[in-house]
Amino acid sequence: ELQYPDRLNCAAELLTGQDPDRPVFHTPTGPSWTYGELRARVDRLAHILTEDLGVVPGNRVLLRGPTTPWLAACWLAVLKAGGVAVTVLAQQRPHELAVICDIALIRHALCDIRSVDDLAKAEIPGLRIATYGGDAPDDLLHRPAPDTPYPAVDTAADDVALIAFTSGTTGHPKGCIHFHRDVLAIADTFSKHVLQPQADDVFTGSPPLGFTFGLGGLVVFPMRAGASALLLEQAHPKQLLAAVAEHRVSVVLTAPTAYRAMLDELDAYDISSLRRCVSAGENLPAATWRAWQERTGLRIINGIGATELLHIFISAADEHIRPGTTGVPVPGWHARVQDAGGEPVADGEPGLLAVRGPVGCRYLADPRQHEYVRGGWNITGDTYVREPDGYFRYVARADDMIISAGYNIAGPEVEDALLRHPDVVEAAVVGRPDEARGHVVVAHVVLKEGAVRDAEALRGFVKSELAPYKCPREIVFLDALPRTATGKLQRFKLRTDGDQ
Ligand code: 3SK
Repeated sequence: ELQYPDRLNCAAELLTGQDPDRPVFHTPTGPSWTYGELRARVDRLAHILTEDLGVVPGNRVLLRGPTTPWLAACWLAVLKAGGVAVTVLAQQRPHELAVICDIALIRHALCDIRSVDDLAKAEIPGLRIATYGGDAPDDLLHRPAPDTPYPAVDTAADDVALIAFTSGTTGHPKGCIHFHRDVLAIADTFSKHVLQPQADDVFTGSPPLGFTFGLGGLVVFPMRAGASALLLEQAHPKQLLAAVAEHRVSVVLTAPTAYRAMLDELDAYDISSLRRCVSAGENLPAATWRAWQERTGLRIINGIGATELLHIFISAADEHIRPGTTGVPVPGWHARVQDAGGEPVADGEPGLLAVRGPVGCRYLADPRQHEYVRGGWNITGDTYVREPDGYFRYVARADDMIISAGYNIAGPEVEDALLRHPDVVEAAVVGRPDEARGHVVVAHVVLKEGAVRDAEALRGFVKSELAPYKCPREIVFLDALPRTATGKLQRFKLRTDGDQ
Protein backbone atom coordinates (compact mmCIF):
# COMPACT_ATOMS: atom_id res chain seq x y z
CA GLU A 1 0.00 0.00 0.00
CA LEU A 2 1.23 3.46 -0.86
CA GLN A 3 1.50 5.83 2.09
CA TYR A 4 1.65 9.59 1.63
CA PRO A 5 1.57 12.30 4.28
CA ASP A 6 -1.84 13.95 4.83
CA ARG A 7 -0.41 17.27 3.64
CA LEU A 8 1.15 16.89 0.23
CA ASN A 9 1.84 19.16 -2.72
CA CYS A 10 2.91 16.87 -5.54
CA ALA A 11 4.57 19.65 -7.55
CA ALA A 12 6.72 20.65 -4.58
CA GLU A 13 7.52 16.99 -4.04
CA LEU A 14 8.59 16.49 -7.67
CA LEU A 15 10.76 19.60 -7.53
CA THR A 16 12.49 18.75 -4.24
CA GLY A 17 15.58 16.69 -3.66
CA GLN A 18 16.98 16.52 -7.20
CA ASP A 19 20.49 17.68 -7.97
CA PRO A 20 19.96 21.28 -9.21
CA ASP A 21 22.72 20.88 -11.80
CA ARG A 22 21.27 17.77 -13.46
CA PRO A 23 19.20 18.20 -16.64
CA VAL A 24 15.44 17.81 -16.47
CA PHE A 25 14.15 18.90 -19.90
CA HIS A 26 15.72 18.95 -23.34
CA THR A 27 14.31 20.23 -26.61
CA PRO A 28 15.52 19.47 -30.13
CA THR A 29 16.86 23.01 -30.57
CA GLY A 30 17.16 25.04 -27.35
CA PRO A 31 19.44 24.56 -24.35
CA SER A 32 18.52 21.96 -21.76
CA TRP A 33 16.94 23.04 -18.49
CA THR A 34 18.45 21.88 -15.21
CA TYR A 35 16.39 21.00 -12.15
CA GLY A 36 17.68 24.20 -10.53
CA GLU A 37 16.51 26.32 -13.49
CA LEU A 38 13.14 24.58 -13.60
CA ARG A 39 12.62 25.21 -9.87
CA ALA A 40 13.44 28.92 -10.24
CA ARG A 41 11.16 29.32 -13.28
CA VAL A 42 8.28 27.49 -11.62
CA ASP A 43 8.64 29.72 -8.55
CA ARG A 44 8.57 32.88 -10.70
CA LEU A 45 5.47 31.64 -12.50
CA ALA A 46 3.78 30.74 -9.22
CA HIS A 47 4.48 34.27 -7.90
CA ILE A 48 2.94 35.73 -11.09
CA LEU A 49 -0.07 33.42 -10.89
CA THR A 50 -0.93 34.42 -7.35
CA GLU A 51 0.35 37.98 -7.03
CA ASP A 52 -0.41 39.24 -10.54
CA LEU A 53 -3.15 37.09 -12.07
CA GLY A 54 -5.10 36.61 -8.85
CA VAL A 55 -5.20 32.81 -8.89
CA VAL A 56 -6.13 31.44 -5.46
CA PRO A 57 -5.89 27.83 -4.24
CA GLY A 58 -8.63 25.71 -5.76
CA ASN A 59 -8.93 27.84 -8.93
CA ARG A 60 -8.96 25.80 -12.08
CA VAL A 61 -6.43 26.93 -14.68
CA LEU A 62 -6.58 25.88 -18.31
CA LEU A 63 -3.21 25.11 -19.90
CA ARG A 64 -2.77 24.93 -23.63
CA GLY A 65 0.25 24.70 -25.89
CA PRO A 66 2.67 22.42 -27.67
CA THR A 67 4.77 20.06 -25.55
CA THR A 68 7.51 22.36 -24.26
CA PRO A 69 9.43 22.87 -20.99
CA TRP A 70 7.39 26.07 -20.45
CA LEU A 71 4.11 24.12 -20.58
CA ALA A 72 5.51 21.68 -18.03
CA ALA A 73 6.70 24.62 -15.88
CA CYS A 74 3.23 26.23 -16.00
CA TRP A 75 1.67 22.91 -14.95
CA LEU A 76 4.02 22.62 -11.98
CA ALA A 77 3.49 26.30 -11.03
CA VAL A 78 -0.32 25.94 -11.02
CA LEU A 79 -0.09 22.94 -8.73
CA LYS A 80 2.55 24.49 -6.49
CA ALA A 81 0.25 27.52 -6.08
CA GLY A 82 -2.60 25.20 -5.03
CA GLY A 83 -4.48 25.59 -8.32
CA VAL A 84 -6.02 22.82 -10.39
CA ALA A 85 -4.42 22.22 -13.81
CA VAL A 86 -6.71 21.48 -16.74
CA THR A 87 -4.34 20.74 -19.62
CA VAL A 88 -6.07 20.53 -22.98
CA LEU A 89 -4.86 19.28 -26.33
CA ALA A 90 -3.52 21.61 -29.00
CA GLN A 91 -5.95 20.03 -31.48
CA GLN A 92 -9.03 21.01 -29.48
CA ARG A 93 -11.19 23.52 -31.34
CA PRO A 94 -13.05 26.58 -29.94
CA HIS A 95 -16.31 24.73 -29.35
CA GLU A 96 -14.57 21.90 -27.48
CA LEU A 97 -12.61 24.40 -25.38
CA ALA A 98 -15.80 26.25 -24.51
CA VAL A 99 -17.46 23.00 -23.38
CA ILE A 100 -14.47 22.13 -21.17
CA CYS A 101 -14.39 25.61 -19.59
CA ASP A 102 -18.10 25.37 -18.97
CA ILE A 103 -17.95 21.94 -17.33
CA ALA A 104 -14.90 22.79 -15.22
CA LEU A 105 -15.87 26.41 -14.41
CA ILE A 106 -12.55 27.73 -15.65
CA ARG A 107 -11.72 31.46 -15.32
CA HIS A 108 -7.94 31.47 -15.90
CA ALA A 109 -5.89 30.21 -18.83
CA LEU A 110 -2.16 30.05 -19.50
CA CYS A 111 -1.61 29.61 -23.20
CA ASP A 112 1.37 29.34 -25.54
CA ILE A 113 1.13 32.34 -27.86
CA ARG A 114 1.08 29.95 -30.83
CA SER A 115 -2.08 28.22 -29.57
CA VAL A 116 -4.07 31.25 -28.46
CA ASP A 117 -6.20 31.90 -31.55
CA ASP A 118 -8.68 29.08 -31.03
CA LEU A 119 -8.92 29.85 -27.32
CA ALA A 120 -9.64 33.51 -28.03
CA LYS A 121 -12.16 32.53 -30.71
CA ALA A 122 -14.05 30.41 -28.17
CA GLU A 123 -15.09 33.69 -26.47
CA ILE A 124 -15.44 32.02 -23.09
CA PRO A 125 -17.26 34.39 -20.72
CA GLY A 126 -15.05 35.62 -17.87
CA LEU A 127 -11.94 33.72 -19.04
CA ARG A 128 -8.71 35.63 -18.41
CA ILE A 129 -6.04 34.44 -20.84
CA ALA A 130 -2.35 35.01 -20.13
CA THR A 131 0.03 34.00 -22.92
CA TYR A 132 3.65 32.88 -22.87
CA GLY A 133 6.36 32.72 -25.52
CA GLY A 134 5.51 36.01 -27.25
CA ASP A 135 7.06 39.47 -27.41
CA ALA A 136 4.36 41.47 -25.63
CA PRO A 137 5.42 43.19 -22.39
CA ASP A 138 2.58 41.45 -20.54
CA ASP A 139 3.76 38.02 -21.77
CA LEU A 140 3.94 35.72 -18.74
CA LEU A 141 7.66 35.31 -19.17
CA HIS A 142 8.36 39.04 -19.27
CA ARG A 143 6.28 40.13 -16.32
CA PRO A 144 8.18 41.37 -13.29
CA ALA A 145 8.20 38.87 -10.45
CA PRO A 146 10.27 38.22 -7.34
CA ASP A 147 13.24 35.91 -7.83
CA THR A 148 12.63 34.45 -4.39
CA PRO A 149 11.56 30.87 -3.65
CA TYR A 150 7.78 30.41 -3.72
CA PRO A 151 6.54 28.51 -0.67
CA ALA A 152 4.28 25.74 -1.98
CA VAL A 153 0.65 25.97 -0.94
CA ASP A 154 0.01 23.49 1.87
CA THR A 155 -2.43 21.24 -0.01
CA ALA A 156 -3.89 18.02 1.36
CA ALA A 157 -2.90 14.77 -0.32
CA ASP A 158 -6.48 14.44 -1.51
CA ASP A 159 -6.94 18.00 -2.69
CA VAL A 160 -7.62 18.16 -6.40
CA ALA A 161 -4.46 18.67 -8.49
CA LEU A 162 -5.77 18.24 -12.01
CA ILE A 163 -8.82 17.61 -14.12
CA ALA A 164 -8.08 15.54 -17.22
CA PHE A 165 -10.67 15.60 -19.96
CA THR A 166 -11.45 12.58 -22.04
CA SER A 167 -13.92 12.29 -24.82
CA GLY A 168 -13.07 8.62 -25.11
CA THR A 169 -13.65 7.35 -28.61
CA THR A 170 -17.21 8.55 -28.85
CA GLY A 171 -17.02 12.28 -28.42
CA HIS A 172 -18.74 13.51 -25.21
CA PRO A 173 -16.15 15.10 -22.89
CA LYS A 174 -15.88 14.01 -19.27
CA GLY A 175 -13.58 15.65 -16.72
CA CYS A 176 -11.65 13.24 -14.51
CA ILE A 177 -10.61 14.62 -11.14
CA HIS A 178 -7.24 13.57 -9.74
CA PHE A 179 -5.60 14.34 -6.41
CA HIS A 180 -2.06 15.35 -5.48
CA ARG A 181 -1.43 11.85 -4.17
CA ASP A 182 -2.63 10.32 -7.46
CA VAL A 183 0.13 12.10 -9.36
CA LEU A 184 2.79 10.49 -7.17
CA ALA A 185 0.94 7.16 -7.14
CA ILE A 186 1.33 6.66 -10.90
CA ALA A 187 5.08 7.15 -10.55
CA ASP A 188 5.25 4.89 -7.50
CA THR A 189 3.34 2.03 -9.16
CA PHE A 190 3.78 1.60 -12.93
CA SER A 191 6.93 3.68 -13.27
CA LYS A 192 8.74 2.44 -10.18
CA HIS A 193 7.87 -1.25 -10.50
CA VAL A 194 7.53 -1.85 -14.23
CA LEU A 195 9.48 0.85 -16.02
CA GLN A 196 12.14 1.13 -13.30
CA PRO A 197 13.75 4.37 -14.54
CA GLN A 198 17.27 5.40 -13.60
CA ALA A 199 18.59 8.91 -13.03
CA ASP A 200 20.56 8.89 -16.28
CA ASP A 201 17.55 7.90 -18.40
CA VAL A 202 16.39 10.28 -21.12
CA PHE A 203 12.66 9.91 -21.84
CA THR A 204 10.81 10.96 -24.95
CA GLY A 205 7.54 10.15 -26.65
CA SER A 206 4.60 11.24 -28.72
CA PRO A 207 1.69 11.65 -26.28
CA PRO A 208 1.09 15.33 -25.50
CA LEU A 209 0.96 16.64 -21.93
CA GLY A 210 -2.81 17.14 -22.27
CA PHE A 211 -3.10 13.34 -22.40
CA THR A 212 -2.19 11.81 -19.06
CA PHE A 213 -0.13 9.16 -20.87
CA GLY A 214 2.23 12.01 -21.85
CA LEU A 215 1.99 13.94 -18.59
CA GLY A 216 3.05 10.86 -16.65
CA GLY A 217 5.62 9.60 -19.11
CA LEU A 218 7.30 12.89 -19.95
CA VAL A 219 7.04 14.91 -16.73
CA VAL A 220 6.03 12.92 -13.64
CA PHE A 221 8.02 9.69 -14.22
CA PRO A 222 11.32 11.30 -15.22
CA MET A 223 11.12 13.89 -12.43
CA ARG A 224 10.23 11.34 -9.75
CA ALA A 225 13.38 9.43 -10.77
CA GLY A 226 15.65 12.48 -11.11
CA ALA A 227 15.93 11.69 -14.84
CA SER A 228 15.30 13.95 -17.86
CA ALA A 229 12.91 14.16 -20.80
CA LEU A 230 13.25 15.37 -24.36
CA LEU A 231 10.04 17.30 -25.07
CA LEU A 232 8.98 17.23 -28.71
CA GLU A 233 6.45 19.58 -30.24
CA GLN A 234 6.21 17.29 -33.26
CA ALA A 235 6.54 13.59 -32.61
CA HIS A 236 5.62 11.72 -35.76
CA PRO A 237 7.41 8.39 -36.17
CA LYS A 238 10.37 9.75 -38.17
CA GLN A 239 10.79 12.66 -35.73
CA LEU A 240 10.71 10.22 -32.83
CA LEU A 241 13.43 8.10 -34.39
CA ALA A 242 15.56 11.14 -35.22
CA ALA A 243 15.14 12.42 -31.66
CA VAL A 244 16.12 9.07 -30.17
CA ALA A 245 19.22 8.92 -32.35
CA GLU A 246 20.33 12.51 -31.81
CA HIS A 247 19.69 12.80 -28.07
CA ARG A 248 20.61 9.23 -27.08
CA VAL A 249 17.12 8.66 -25.69
CA SER A 250 16.77 5.57 -23.48
CA VAL A 251 13.00 5.44 -22.80
CA VAL A 252 10.37 6.01 -25.47
CA LEU A 253 6.60 6.08 -24.95
CA THR A 254 4.23 5.97 -27.88
CA ALA A 255 1.25 4.16 -29.42
CA PRO A 256 1.18 0.84 -31.31
CA THR A 257 0.65 2.51 -34.70
CA ALA A 258 3.83 4.56 -34.21
CA TYR A 259 5.88 1.42 -33.49
CA ARG A 260 4.51 -0.09 -36.67
CA ALA A 261 5.29 3.01 -38.71
CA MET A 262 8.80 3.28 -37.22
CA LEU A 263 9.62 -0.26 -38.41
CA ASP A 264 9.80 1.00 -41.98
CA GLU A 265 12.26 3.76 -41.12
CA LEU A 266 14.56 1.99 -38.66
CA ASP A 267 17.49 1.51 -41.01
CA ALA A 268 18.15 5.23 -41.24
CA TYR A 269 18.65 5.80 -37.49
CA ASP A 270 20.94 4.64 -34.71
CA ILE A 271 18.60 3.80 -31.84
CA SER A 272 21.12 1.78 -29.84
CA SER A 273 20.60 4.08 -26.83
CA LEU A 274 17.03 2.76 -26.30
CA ARG A 275 16.51 0.38 -23.40
CA ARG A 276 12.77 0.80 -22.70
CA CYS A 277 9.87 1.07 -25.17
CA VAL A 278 6.38 1.61 -23.76
CA SER A 279 3.22 1.13 -25.80
CA ALA A 280 -0.20 2.28 -24.58
CA GLY A 281 -3.23 4.20 -25.75
CA GLU A 282 -4.50 1.22 -27.70
CA ASN A 283 -4.04 -2.51 -27.73
CA LEU A 284 -0.62 -3.59 -29.01
CA PRO A 285 -1.03 -6.32 -31.65
CA ALA A 286 1.26 -9.31 -31.08
CA ALA A 287 2.41 -8.95 -34.71
CA THR A 288 3.75 -5.47 -33.97
CA TRP A 289 5.44 -6.61 -30.75
CA ARG A 290 7.20 -9.44 -32.59
CA ALA A 291 8.25 -7.35 -35.57
CA TRP A 292 9.73 -4.70 -33.25
CA GLN A 293 11.60 -7.30 -31.23
CA GLU A 294 12.98 -8.99 -34.36
CA ARG A 295 14.24 -5.70 -35.79
CA THR A 296 15.52 -3.99 -32.63
CA GLY A 297 16.00 -6.74 -30.05
CA LEU A 298 13.82 -4.64 -27.70
CA ARG A 299 10.80 -6.05 -25.89
CA ILE A 300 8.00 -3.48 -25.90
CA ILE A 301 6.36 -2.90 -22.50
CA ASN A 302 2.67 -3.04 -23.33
CA GLY A 303 0.22 -1.39 -20.95
CA ILE A 304 -3.40 -0.40 -20.54
CA GLY A 305 -4.15 2.92 -18.94
CA ALA A 306 -7.11 5.27 -18.77
CA THR A 307 -7.61 8.97 -18.19
CA GLU A 308 -10.09 7.94 -15.47
CA LEU A 309 -7.28 6.13 -13.64
CA LEU A 310 -4.55 8.57 -14.70
CA HIS A 311 -2.05 6.04 -16.06
CA ILE A 312 -1.16 2.40 -16.65
CA PHE A 313 -2.55 -0.29 -14.35
CA ILE A 314 -1.84 -3.57 -16.19
CA SER A 315 1.55 -4.16 -17.77
CA ALA A 316 4.72 -6.26 -17.66
CA ALA A 317 8.41 -5.77 -18.43
CA ASP A 318 11.45 -7.83 -19.34
CA GLU A 319 11.09 -11.59 -18.91
CA HIS A 320 7.58 -11.12 -17.50
CA ILE A 321 6.28 -9.93 -20.88
CA ARG A 322 3.98 -12.36 -22.65
CA PRO A 323 3.42 -11.18 -26.23
CA GLY A 324 -0.25 -10.95 -27.15
CA THR A 325 -1.22 -10.10 -23.56
CA THR A 326 -1.21 -6.78 -21.75
CA GLY A 327 0.49 -8.28 -18.70
CA VAL A 328 -0.47 -8.53 -15.04
CA PRO A 329 -1.86 -5.94 -12.59
CA VAL A 330 0.85 -3.41 -11.77
CA PRO A 331 1.91 -3.74 -8.09
CA GLY A 332 -0.63 -1.77 -6.05
CA TRP A 333 -3.45 -2.53 -8.52
CA HIS A 334 -6.03 -5.34 -8.61
CA ALA A 335 -7.87 -6.53 -11.69
CA ARG A 336 -10.49 -9.12 -12.52
CA VAL A 337 -12.84 -10.05 -15.33
CA GLN A 338 -16.54 -9.98 -14.54
CA ASP A 339 -19.95 -10.29 -16.15
CA ALA A 340 -22.47 -7.49 -16.64
CA GLY A 341 -23.93 -8.25 -13.18
CA GLY A 342 -20.54 -7.79 -11.48
CA GLU A 343 -19.84 -11.50 -10.88
CA PRO A 344 -16.30 -12.70 -11.71
CA VAL A 345 -16.18 -14.98 -14.76
CA ALA A 346 -14.00 -18.08 -15.00
CA ASP A 347 -10.40 -17.78 -16.21
CA GLY A 348 -10.26 -18.14 -19.98
CA GLU A 349 -13.74 -16.65 -20.43
CA PRO A 350 -14.18 -13.15 -21.86
CA GLY A 351 -15.84 -10.49 -19.71
CA LEU A 352 -15.57 -6.89 -18.56
CA LEU A 353 -12.26 -5.70 -17.17
CA ALA A 354 -12.67 -4.34 -13.62
CA VAL A 355 -9.77 -2.69 -11.77
CA ARG A 356 -9.10 -0.93 -8.52
CA GLY A 357 -6.03 0.60 -7.01
CA PRO A 358 -4.51 3.79 -5.64
CA VAL A 359 -6.26 6.01 -8.22
CA GLY A 360 -9.98 5.97 -8.88
CA CYS A 361 -12.39 7.43 -11.39
CA ARG A 362 -14.13 10.60 -10.21
CA TYR A 363 -15.97 12.28 -13.04
CA LEU A 364 -16.72 15.93 -12.56
CA ALA A 365 -20.51 16.35 -12.41
CA ASP A 366 -21.29 13.49 -14.77
CA PRO A 367 -23.88 10.74 -14.24
CA ARG A 368 -21.67 8.33 -16.19
CA GLN A 369 -19.78 7.99 -12.88
CA HIS A 370 -22.26 5.27 -11.93
CA GLU A 371 -21.51 3.30 -15.09
CA TYR A 372 -17.75 3.49 -14.63
CA VAL A 373 -17.55 2.73 -10.90
CA ARG A 374 -19.63 -0.25 -9.81
CA GLY A 375 -19.30 -2.10 -6.53
CA GLY A 376 -15.96 -0.42 -5.83
CA TRP A 377 -14.48 -1.54 -9.17
CA ASN A 378 -13.65 0.70 -12.12
CA ILE A 379 -15.18 -0.78 -15.27
CA THR A 380 -12.92 0.36 -18.08
CA GLY A 381 -15.17 -0.64 -20.99
CA ASP A 382 -12.73 -3.25 -22.29
CA THR A 383 -13.43 -6.93 -22.82
CA TYR A 384 -10.59 -9.05 -21.46
CA VAL A 385 -9.73 -12.67 -20.70
CA ARG A 386 -7.73 -13.58 -17.60
CA GLU A 387 -5.46 -16.51 -18.30
CA PRO A 388 -5.21 -19.16 -15.54
CA ASP A 389 -1.81 -17.87 -14.42
CA GLY A 390 -3.04 -14.30 -14.03
CA TYR A 391 -2.10 -12.68 -17.36
CA PHE A 392 -4.71 -10.37 -18.88
CA ARG A 393 -5.39 -10.63 -22.60
CA TYR A 394 -7.25 -7.88 -24.44
CA VAL A 395 -10.18 -9.03 -26.55
CA ALA A 396 -11.90 -5.81 -27.67
CA ARG A 397 -13.56 -2.67 -26.39
CA ALA A 398 -16.72 -4.01 -24.76
CA ASP A 399 -18.89 -2.52 -27.49
CA ASP A 400 -16.61 -3.73 -30.30
CA MET A 401 -17.50 -7.44 -30.19
CA ILE A 402 -19.11 -8.57 -33.44
CA ILE A 403 -21.73 -11.28 -33.32
CA SER A 404 -22.04 -12.95 -36.72
CA ALA A 405 -24.20 -16.02 -37.33
CA GLY A 406 -23.97 -16.81 -33.61
CA TYR A 407 -20.18 -16.53 -33.48
CA ASN A 408 -18.49 -13.97 -31.19
CA ILE A 409 -15.73 -12.28 -33.16
CA ALA A 410 -13.28 -9.85 -31.59
CA GLY A 411 -12.34 -7.14 -34.10
CA PRO A 412 -8.77 -6.83 -32.75
CA GLU A 413 -8.06 -10.51 -33.43
CA VAL A 414 -8.93 -10.02 -37.10
CA GLU A 415 -6.92 -6.77 -37.13
CA ASP A 416 -3.93 -8.61 -35.70
CA ALA A 417 -4.18 -11.18 -38.50
CA LEU A 418 -4.39 -8.45 -41.14
CA LEU A 419 -1.37 -6.70 -39.63
CA ARG A 420 0.69 -9.85 -40.15
CA HIS A 421 0.39 -9.23 -43.89
CA PRO A 422 3.52 -7.37 -45.02
CA ASP A 423 1.55 -4.74 -46.99
CA VAL A 424 -0.82 -3.74 -44.18
CA VAL A 425 0.04 -0.68 -42.10
CA GLU A 426 -3.21 -0.24 -40.15
CA ALA A 427 -6.45 -2.18 -39.81
CA ALA A 428 -9.79 -1.60 -38.10
CA VAL A 429 -12.55 -4.17 -38.10
CA VAL A 430 -16.23 -3.47 -37.37
CA GLY A 431 -19.52 -5.30 -37.77
CA ARG A 432 -22.13 -4.31 -40.34
CA PRO A 433 -25.79 -5.28 -39.85
CA ASP A 434 -26.83 -8.17 -42.07
CA GLU A 435 -30.25 -9.76 -42.33
CA ALA A 436 -29.03 -13.33 -42.53
CA ARG A 437 -26.12 -13.25 -40.07
CA GLY A 438 -26.97 -10.42 -37.67
CA HIS A 439 -23.66 -8.77 -38.56
CA VAL A 440 -20.85 -9.38 -41.00
CA VAL A 441 -17.20 -8.51 -40.52
CA VAL A 442 -15.92 -5.48 -42.45
CA ALA A 443 -12.23 -4.57 -42.40
CA HIS A 444 -10.85 -1.08 -43.03
CA VAL A 445 -7.25 -1.26 -44.11
CA VAL A 446 -4.41 1.19 -44.77
CA LEU A 447 -1.73 -0.25 -47.05
CA LYS A 448 1.96 0.61 -47.42
CA GLU A 449 2.63 3.20 -50.10
CA GLY A 450 2.61 1.60 -53.53
CA ALA A 451 0.99 -1.69 -52.41
CA VAL A 452 -1.75 -3.12 -54.62
CA ARG A 453 -5.31 -2.92 -53.25
CA ASP A 454 -6.24 -6.58 -53.70
CA ALA A 455 -9.13 -7.40 -51.36
CA GLU A 456 -9.39 -11.05 -52.41
CA ALA A 457 -5.72 -11.68 -51.74
CA LEU A 458 -6.07 -10.12 -48.27
CA ARG A 459 -9.17 -12.17 -47.50
CA GLY A 460 -7.26 -15.28 -48.57
CA PHE A 461 -4.42 -14.29 -46.23
CA VAL A 462 -6.78 -13.88 -43.26
CA LYS A 463 -8.37 -17.27 -44.03
CA SER A 464 -4.94 -18.86 -43.81
CA GLU A 465 -4.46 -17.26 -40.34
CA LEU A 466 -7.90 -17.56 -38.70
CA ALA A 467 -11.05 -19.69 -38.68
CA PRO A 468 -12.98 -18.82 -41.86
CA TYR A 469 -15.98 -17.36 -39.98
CA LYS A 470 -13.70 -14.53 -38.78
CA CYS A 471 -12.64 -13.58 -42.30
CA PRO A 472 -13.89 -10.10 -43.34
CA ARG A 473 -16.79 -10.22 -45.79
CA GLU A 474 -15.62 -6.90 -47.18
CA ILE A 475 -12.35 -4.97 -47.18
CA VAL A 476 -12.45 -1.18 -47.48
CA PHE A 477 -9.16 0.50 -48.38
CA LEU A 478 -8.50 3.89 -46.75
CA ASP A 479 -5.60 6.36 -46.77
CA ALA A 480 -5.83 6.77 -42.98
CA LEU A 481 -8.02 5.57 -40.12
CA PRO A 482 -10.12 8.10 -38.16
CA ARG A 483 -8.46 8.82 -34.82
CA THR A 484 -8.97 11.08 -31.80
CA ALA A 485 -6.45 13.80 -30.97
CA THR A 486 -4.77 11.31 -28.63
CA GLY A 487 -4.49 8.74 -31.39
CA LYS A 488 -7.30 6.39 -30.41
CA LEU A 489 -9.24 4.76 -33.20
CA GLN A 490 -12.76 6.13 -33.66
CA ARG A 491 -14.58 2.98 -34.69
CA PHE A 492 -17.94 4.69 -34.56
CA LYS A 493 -16.87 6.68 -37.61
CA LEU A 494 -16.34 3.44 -39.50
CA ARG A 495 -19.77 2.24 -38.49
CA THR A 496 -21.67 4.80 -40.54
CA ASP A 497 -23.97 3.50 -43.26
CA GLY A 498 -25.50 1.15 -40.76
CA ASP A 499 -22.31 -0.54 -39.55
CA GLN A 500 -22.60 -1.84 -35.96
O1 3SK B 1 -6.03 6.32 -22.28
C1 3SK B 1 -5.03 5.64 -22.33
O2 3SK B 1 -4.98 4.75 -23.16
C2 3SK B 1 -3.83 5.84 -21.42
C3 3SK B 1 -2.78 5.00 -21.58
C4 3SK B 1 -1.68 5.11 -20.77
C5 3SK B 1 -1.62 6.06 -19.81
C6 3SK B 1 -2.65 6.92 -19.67
C7 3SK B 1 -3.76 6.81 -20.48
C8 3SK B 1 -4.85 7.80 -20.28
